[in-house]
Amino acid sequence: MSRVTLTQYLVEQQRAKGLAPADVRQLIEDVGRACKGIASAINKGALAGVLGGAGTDNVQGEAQKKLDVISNDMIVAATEWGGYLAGMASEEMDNALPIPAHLPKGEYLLVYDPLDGSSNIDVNVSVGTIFSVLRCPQGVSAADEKAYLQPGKQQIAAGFVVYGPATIMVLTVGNGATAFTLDRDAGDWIQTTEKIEIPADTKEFAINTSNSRNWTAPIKRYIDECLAGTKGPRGKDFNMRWVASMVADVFRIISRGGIFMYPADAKYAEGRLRLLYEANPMSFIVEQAGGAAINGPQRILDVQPGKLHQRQGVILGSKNEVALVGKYYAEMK
Ligand code: AFP
Repeated sequence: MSRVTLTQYLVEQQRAKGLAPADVRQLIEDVGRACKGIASAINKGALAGVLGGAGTDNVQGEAQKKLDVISNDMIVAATEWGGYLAGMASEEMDNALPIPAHLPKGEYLLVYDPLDGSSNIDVNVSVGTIFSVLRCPQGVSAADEKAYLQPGKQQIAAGFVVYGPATIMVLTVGNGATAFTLDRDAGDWIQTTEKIEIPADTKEFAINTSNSRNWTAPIKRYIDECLAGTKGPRGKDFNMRWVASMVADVFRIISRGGIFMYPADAKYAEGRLRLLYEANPMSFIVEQAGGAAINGPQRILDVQPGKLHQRQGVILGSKNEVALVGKYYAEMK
């Protein structure tokens, strides 16, 4: 197997397509370096004393795990010096973080969830890091959250790392989606899937069914029809998976098809997941892999954010299934 590294891939994207200019390449490599450190901390678990609560809450009022804070600090330390960022924003930081005055600045913004699925960390279930790269608008300070409030279609790059049995980075710089597996011995990200293509159809859905009493009519109709199986209108039986780590559910879906649903409902009127550093990067990747991503009525990448930690309903994956859910939203307004 040829060993195409993350660096080689990014250089080739720049040469062939003018994508991933040097600053973006260095940013992604530095995020990749931080994620190697996060993977190492996660793999040590209790042996490194990194499990359990940090004793603090994030801006969402969610109790932070020690690894939420450690992972966040590792990404800040790995990228703030690079000279390519104007600033960054994270699920674990209340406000946007401009690059300090004593460090060189650049034109990009990094928006990320340092440890997605952290409620799973203490029970040894896969978790991950999700990141998104935007250009900082001219004349807008990166200390001002307005700089980050850009529709997801303006992303320059997006990726996630799933810390599972293998540590895998999925990445797009706008020319399809690709995947790299961490070679722990050499310390390199090695390309293991050149072009990710999500099957257009599926027999597998991912949703937290404990919320079913809160669902809206289009979601209820879609899931009921899946549950009716061969005897129902779909004419086929469906399987269900719910890891409760978006990175793990999405990686399965981009690998073998499926539909991931965390819709806005009676309990989460805006949706549970965050737009800027969960829904947008995942939607960019899924679309680049031939899938689709909507909030119900609207394509997620078209949504104009109103606040940094805005939540959003998410329905993404196999394009024919997502289209069917979108049809139900349109019919059942
Ligand atoms: P945590 O990071 O708080 O564990 O939340 C993970 C997540 O944001 C996303 O990764 C999961 O898909 C979703 O929440 C799980 O939500 P439920 O716990 O309500 O199923």
